[in-house]
Amino acid sequence: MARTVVVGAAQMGPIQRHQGREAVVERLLVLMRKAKDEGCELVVFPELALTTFFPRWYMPAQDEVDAFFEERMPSPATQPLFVEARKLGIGFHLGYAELERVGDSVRRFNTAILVDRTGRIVGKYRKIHLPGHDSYEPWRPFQHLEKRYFEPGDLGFPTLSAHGGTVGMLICNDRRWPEAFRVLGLQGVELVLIGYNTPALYPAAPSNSRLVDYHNHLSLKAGAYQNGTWVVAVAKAGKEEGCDLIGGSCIVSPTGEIVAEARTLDDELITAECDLDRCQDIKGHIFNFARHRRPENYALISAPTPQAQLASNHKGVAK
Ligand code: CDT
Repeated sequence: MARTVVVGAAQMGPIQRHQGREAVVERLLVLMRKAKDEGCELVVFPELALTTFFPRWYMPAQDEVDAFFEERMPSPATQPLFVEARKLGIGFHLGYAELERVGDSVRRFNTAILVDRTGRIVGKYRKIHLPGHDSYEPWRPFQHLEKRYFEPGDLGFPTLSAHGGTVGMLICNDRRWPEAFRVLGLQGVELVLIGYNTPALYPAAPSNSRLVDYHNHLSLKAGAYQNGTWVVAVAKAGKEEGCDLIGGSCIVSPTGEIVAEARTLDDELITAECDLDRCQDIKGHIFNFARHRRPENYALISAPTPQAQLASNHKGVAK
């Protein structure tokens, strides 16, 4: 029996700072219903999908930062997503800022969850590769303070059985790291769900700004092909509080080909029929890990970064 999953990538246009959760959830519901109408059994929303991309601002008061976080999931504001998913019988993936209280301590993560067709949370991933910097840098046209506002994820790169296959999640900057994709690949992942917020400008190396869209697709296509997996990558796009975010949401086949791609910088749904059995064309041959990997030569990959490189990184500005 074919293992085909119809997946929707629900790109979002910008969310301005004054827009509340309720208005954003309304937009997500519109996209979810559209996905259902187009035959999807899973709809994927972006990273930090409930608010504007707040790491672009330095906020000295923790209360101000915490207003962007969710202490409960679902909460009264997000509950309608869970109710509608159950009513429609559609799964969804959602990125949000997670605040967890453990005794007296508070932990904050950049998180994504997978919710099944009955409205139950079945998977959680906390972003591991946090880009940017941890203190105010006045030279920047906008800040990228993920290292200040989040701690690195503590759940590893889990996979789970869902939608007839093996599903994994990455968040934004993770997609640029072959190690992150490979750890999922080694667990037999067949469908990787990724949300992102990527500024169109790269102020630390401005000459690379013209390549931001290219590097997005390069990373996604390489991750898909080298691990024989479908990839669903979903942007929050457009001009958000004066800062341009790229679009380019896409669905990539296990051969590394983009089979659906967003054309706007607004709320836009794209869909694809993902035949999970096509993963075997890659996993069983060119990237047959059991036959062809040589892990005895890969020790450096999982060792701490060599001292020489750490020293040279410190000479430049932390990116
Ligand atoms: N959200 C996120 O991870 N964005 C980064 C921007 C990199 S520039 C600091 C990304 O990799 O797309």
